[in-house]
Amino acid sequence: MAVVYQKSKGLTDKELHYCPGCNHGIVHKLVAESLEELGLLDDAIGVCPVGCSVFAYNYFSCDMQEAAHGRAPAVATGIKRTHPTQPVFTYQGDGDLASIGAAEIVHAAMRGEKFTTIFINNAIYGMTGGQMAPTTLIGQKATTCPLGRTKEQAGMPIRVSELLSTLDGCVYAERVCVTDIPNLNKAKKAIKKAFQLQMEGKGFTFVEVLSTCPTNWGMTPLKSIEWLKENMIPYYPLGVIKDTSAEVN
Ligand SMILES: Cc1ncc(C[n+]2csc(CCOP(=O)(O)OP(=O)(O)O)c2C)c(N)n1
Ligand code: SF4
Repeated sequence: MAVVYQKSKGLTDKELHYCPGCNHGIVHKLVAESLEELGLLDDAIGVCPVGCSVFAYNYFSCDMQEAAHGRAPAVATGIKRTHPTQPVFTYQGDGDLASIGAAEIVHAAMRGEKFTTIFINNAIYGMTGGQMAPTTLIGQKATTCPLGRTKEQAGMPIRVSELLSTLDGCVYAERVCVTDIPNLNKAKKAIKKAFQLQMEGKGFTFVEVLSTCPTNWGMTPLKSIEWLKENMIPYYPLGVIKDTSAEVN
């Protein structure tokens, strides 16, 4: 019988621990397929965050390294500098990357470190029970802002892709989502492009994936997809935020 679909070799057989409707598993699949299709799987080294994807090292079949909360870009810097020919990536949530690890990602991008960051923006701290993240939307409820985030109290949500795009060392930043097949295909294209540019030595590459957290949003998986489309995309527009790869050596 002809095989029409099979799981990427980039994923192990370990059962995912993510909640039903969580997008983490879909993004794992896209990263694994991208590495496999680019022929990078044998050499790839990933760095896991602290957050719901803390166990990503169980799911990716390539070499993986755990990092302290927010420090994945610093760990990836060391790995990439000592293994310059190998593909290196960090996989980080918005609490990990935009809150406790804000300095690490900004400085890695500023230095133009030649690794790729996959940034999962689900607008909340998932693992710890739904606290407000720097990316939580105005009016969105979280356990630490039960009446909804206000600008007066917490400022406006941070647009990380736009922020990093102001730094010369960041050559490519794109924001995607995985809510439906067309967007899923765009997301995979962006992830592949980021890895390709990394292997060409262009500089720091960044893919932000808008993602769901049905558990802490208090919604069904289907409702959470609708909520993402109606609320996150207007504030976090999809598309290429920066691409200077053609200009950089
Ligand atoms: C030094 C330190 N501070 C705080 C925590 C608690 N903590 C664990 S994960 C996390 C945030 C997770 O949210 P996010 O990065 O958005 O990932 P998600 O779980 O939503 O995928 C926090 C605050 C910790 N583990 N270590
Ligand atoms: S808590 Fe949220 S981010 Fe974490 S696995 Fe569940 S749905 Fe995903």
